[in-house]
Amino acid sequence: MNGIFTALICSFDENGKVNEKGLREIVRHNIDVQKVDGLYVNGSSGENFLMSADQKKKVFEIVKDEVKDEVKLIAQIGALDIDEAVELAQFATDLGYNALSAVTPFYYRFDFEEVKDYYNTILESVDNKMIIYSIPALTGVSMDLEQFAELFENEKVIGVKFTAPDFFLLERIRHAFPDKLIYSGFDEMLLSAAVLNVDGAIGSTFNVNGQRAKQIYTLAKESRIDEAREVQKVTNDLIAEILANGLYQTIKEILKAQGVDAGYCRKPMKRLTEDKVENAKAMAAKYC
Ligand code: HMN
Repeated sequence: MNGIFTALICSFDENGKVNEKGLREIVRHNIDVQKVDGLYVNGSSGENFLMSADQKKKVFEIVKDEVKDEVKLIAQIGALDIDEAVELAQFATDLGYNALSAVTPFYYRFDFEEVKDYYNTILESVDNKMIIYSIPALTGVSMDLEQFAELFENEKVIGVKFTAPDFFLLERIRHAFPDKLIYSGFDEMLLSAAVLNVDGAIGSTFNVNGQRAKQIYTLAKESRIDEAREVQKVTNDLIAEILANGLYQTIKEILKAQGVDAGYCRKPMKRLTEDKVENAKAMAAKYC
């Protein structure tokens, strides 16, 4: 389960329906061109929180059918409706997903006891492993070292996707839990996380920049830091342009420029203006 995992984006048609052909093409592009080690399915980048449970299941099915056992698969099943989270956890486990991940429950400002109960409830219902998805900037849920330690007490919790710019906490978790899997969640900070000896990374920009991410990760593991910094620099040039242009929409347009039917985002995410579509095409020509 180590290495570079793409936070898979999903292709939707103009009406917001899952575009199966396009989704299969995105999967193939990630495996055949970006050569990533695995896929993180139905995360933020997959527009998970904008989809119905049926749509999420459809995505899990299509991706597994396309991937078979070519790369590792992590299913993000977190949902505010805990019954839905349990149902999706069972569904993805039955399909053969290698591990589950669930975002910390958000919106109602749950206390830590409630967060812990959320994970334990899901894990009691399913025979699979869990990677905590921590992304405080979007959920408002920040956990400290002791709280991570409490979650890790459940042996089925095998790691964390750490999407925060807190390298002090990241180092403390790494040091305290050498046997848990830590995935870096911010692609623009991959080198800094790799130097701290994370086990891998999960990111949206790997859909279009997976090869460079793998280089950064591998070079850092080999202590070739100057070379890794060069690749991170080019990566961050691209990420800065993507973020300024509209994250998920731009990733889709870059893929389209390479012949991948990446479709549109679901509402309320807006469409790119013509100017921004042209920017994305220029990024594809320059970086991909
Ligand atoms: C997911 O759940 O889809 C991703 O794992 C989330 C991932 O951490 C991305 N975060 C967000 O999109 C909020 C990053 O890859 C991020 O897009 C990238 O570092 C650019 O800031």
